[in-house]
Amino acid sequence: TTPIRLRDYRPPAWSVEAIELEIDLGIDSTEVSSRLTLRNDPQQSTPLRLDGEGLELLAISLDGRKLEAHGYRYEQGVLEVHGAHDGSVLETRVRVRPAANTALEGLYLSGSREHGFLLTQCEAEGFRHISFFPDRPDVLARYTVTLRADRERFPVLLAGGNPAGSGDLPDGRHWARFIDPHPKPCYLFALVAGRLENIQRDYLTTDGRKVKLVIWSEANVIDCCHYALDALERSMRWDERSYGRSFDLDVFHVVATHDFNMGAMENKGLNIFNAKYLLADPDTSTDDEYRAVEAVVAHEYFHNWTGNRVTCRDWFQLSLKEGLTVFREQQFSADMNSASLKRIEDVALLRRTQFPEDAGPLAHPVRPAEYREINNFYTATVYEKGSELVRMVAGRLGQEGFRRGMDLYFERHDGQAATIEDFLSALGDANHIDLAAYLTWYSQAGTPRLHAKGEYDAARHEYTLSLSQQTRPTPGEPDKKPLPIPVKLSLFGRDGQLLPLHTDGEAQGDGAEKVIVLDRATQRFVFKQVASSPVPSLLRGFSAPVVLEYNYTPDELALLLTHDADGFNRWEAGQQLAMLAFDTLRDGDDSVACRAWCKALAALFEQDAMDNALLADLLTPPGEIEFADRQSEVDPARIHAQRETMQHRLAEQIGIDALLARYRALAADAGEPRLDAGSQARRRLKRCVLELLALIDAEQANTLAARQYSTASGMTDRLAALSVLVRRRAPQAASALAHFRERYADNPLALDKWFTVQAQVPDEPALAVVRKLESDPAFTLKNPNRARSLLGAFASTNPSGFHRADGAAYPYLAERLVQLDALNPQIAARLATAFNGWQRLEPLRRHAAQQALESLARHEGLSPNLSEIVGNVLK
Ligand code: DPP
Ligand code: ZN
Repeated sequence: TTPIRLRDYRPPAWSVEAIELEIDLGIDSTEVSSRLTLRNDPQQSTPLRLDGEGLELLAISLDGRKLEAHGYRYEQGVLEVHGAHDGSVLETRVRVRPAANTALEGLYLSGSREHGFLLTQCEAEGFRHISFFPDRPDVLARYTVTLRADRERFPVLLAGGNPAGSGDLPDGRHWARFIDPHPKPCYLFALVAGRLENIQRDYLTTDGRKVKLVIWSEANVIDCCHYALDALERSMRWDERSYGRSFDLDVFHVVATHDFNMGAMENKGLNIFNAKYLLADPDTSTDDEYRAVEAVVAHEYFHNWTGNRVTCRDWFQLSLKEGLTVFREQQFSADMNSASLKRIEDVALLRRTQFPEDAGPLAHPVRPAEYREINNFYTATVYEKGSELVRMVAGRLGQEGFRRGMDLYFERHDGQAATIEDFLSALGDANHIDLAAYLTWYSQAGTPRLHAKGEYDAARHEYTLSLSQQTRPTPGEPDKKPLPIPVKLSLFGRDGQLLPLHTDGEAQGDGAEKVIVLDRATQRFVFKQVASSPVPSLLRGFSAPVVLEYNYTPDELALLLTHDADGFNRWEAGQQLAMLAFDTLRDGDDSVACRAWCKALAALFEQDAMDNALLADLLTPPGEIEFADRQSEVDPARIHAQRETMQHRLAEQIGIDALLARYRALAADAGEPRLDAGSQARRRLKRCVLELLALIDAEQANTLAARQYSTASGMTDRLAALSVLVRRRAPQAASALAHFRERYADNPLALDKWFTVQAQVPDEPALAVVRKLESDPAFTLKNPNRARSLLGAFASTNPSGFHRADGAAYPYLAERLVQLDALNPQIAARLATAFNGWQRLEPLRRHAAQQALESLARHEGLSPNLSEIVGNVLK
């Protein structure tokens, strides 16, 4: 296939003003009748071409006349119709086969034939699997949807928009109609049909609209939907308060399914969620999962304005809605919970997922210039780095300026399909600032390195900070341009006091924290009246998505870790110090940096005023994936061992007695699992303390973990205990695993965790464990969550297990990818990204990975999804 390129974009020659769909639903066979009112751009004389994949065409007519065979042609996913003109009406009837749809794209069956329900997933290009249409986001149409089905088997019929009638039909069938007053692209179309229960609540918008909020799920889990309903209401209030945006339909439906490729989907008025991000109850969900439910509910709801009311002109602009909506979701979560903990979580995620993507063969700009399969571009770069770009611009404009800009963006582009340029122009115009320089961030891949060097002139009391930037080449982009990099900074005296900042030039902010912007390759900034040689705190709040290179001494980082008042900056200093410790650790010996790291943390451990959750984050060194970036020839087993050595030293420094005492104090508080921030923080720290204890007193830790497992009142404590037992290969692990397997036999979300915790066991044994788990009757490649819980967890989150020295896991994964690809190409392609970074492995592993990839690439009949990833990763 040839790639699709951004520069080839043309407005549609044919668009659709209105679409009327009549859908006769059945599990094996569904008939879709569509009536399109067409518009033709008089400037373009191309014939009418509509997308359609795998549709069995039953009838076709144009302007009321049945088309003869010579009047149209349907091949290779395109229906070409002759004789259409502006205002023409095209009617088609097609058959699709939901139960046979294992790709979960278009219309498909969730669950069993007897009890399951029908639903759709259209983003990015699923609608063409349902009906003929110009399947591109810049064709916005008004939808009228009529669903018909057997009343007994499909009592609930839902589509996006406002309800517009329902009733009985002969033969036990019934119908329901929905009209969406807001024109939308077809990727936001959705329907759901089946036996579902609901919970609901009335909501009054600030502009006076009565909205019914309804969450739907299968009967056995409807009690787990209350938390999501509360989160939805909080999200709606927040968007009204923070952005002045309220909901615009009479009813808002949300549906949970266990069979879903994505996390969730923002279909207009009918959001569909992977159950993992909607269901929440203490017995099944961890604290992290509660927060994820709240965040994803908010994310999908926020899309109603950033994505739906203003949509994307083409899929290259995906980050226009995703980066912006992730940013809004992060703001919301920061407001609902702790802002500094949220920032730590987001930056850690960025470093774990996006930085490696940007550093390897799959690197692509936030706005890619080309793609073959758009589903492969729902990436950490488009989402997480995209959010960081919005954050930089928002920081540049300030809170009020950003709101002014967003207001103008909505005013200008409501009801339109927009571009990144439109977004930056609106934000800039509202503030009389030219933001065009930020476009380079969108078009250039790779993580910039920010090199900083400070010089203190004691005679003049001046501190000069020299900054320079460099972005390494990425595939197809040998030369990089300088980017605007906002650097938020403070200076600390050697006594740990913040110093006031005095600059000559322009800098935002006042007092002891300012933002300077490096927008050239190199630049110098001078600070005056600096009383003594300072320690700079740079890139505060992670003010730009870059890698900072500054030659800190261990003592300087320990000073920042100890004295900064801001939780995020303190954590960041600790992470940098841990990196230094890692770099200087040699063969199990510790180093000056490692001792400084341990000492500073041990001192914080003793401070009563420390927040439990922040302390847990401080005690957690960067992950193995982040450390891999420090080695030129990556040896994941050594990284694992070295990281553990650091944790071992830390545990020794704190000491068994202190760890035990703290564990007991935190555990004393058991009882009903409560969700308040304080209780969550205690559980988080308790897990961390138990993990440290396990490194220096395995027997005692295992006993405590086994007790915690059996007495835990909620999933957070239970899973933490199970994880310690499994990872440490404790004698008690087997019986706890057996108990968990039995207890949650009928709970897919809990069972996923059971697979994952075992797939994450470090080092050599992991592969055998994974292979054995494949024969568990609950394992199947057909369910995306289950495939991810075992294969995804193993390949993408267990570096020492997946990259075992003999390379045996590579052909194993390749074999599974082929099997998975035949069922569900999107999931196969996603799991294949685990091979990213193979070129930087040490030689033995590198050769093994290359062989596995090359033989996978030679395999006949791979999907476009998987071949694009394999092809790119091999480049
Ligand atoms: N459902 C995915 C998301 O919300 C794609 N739009 O990010
Ligand atoms: Zn999204």
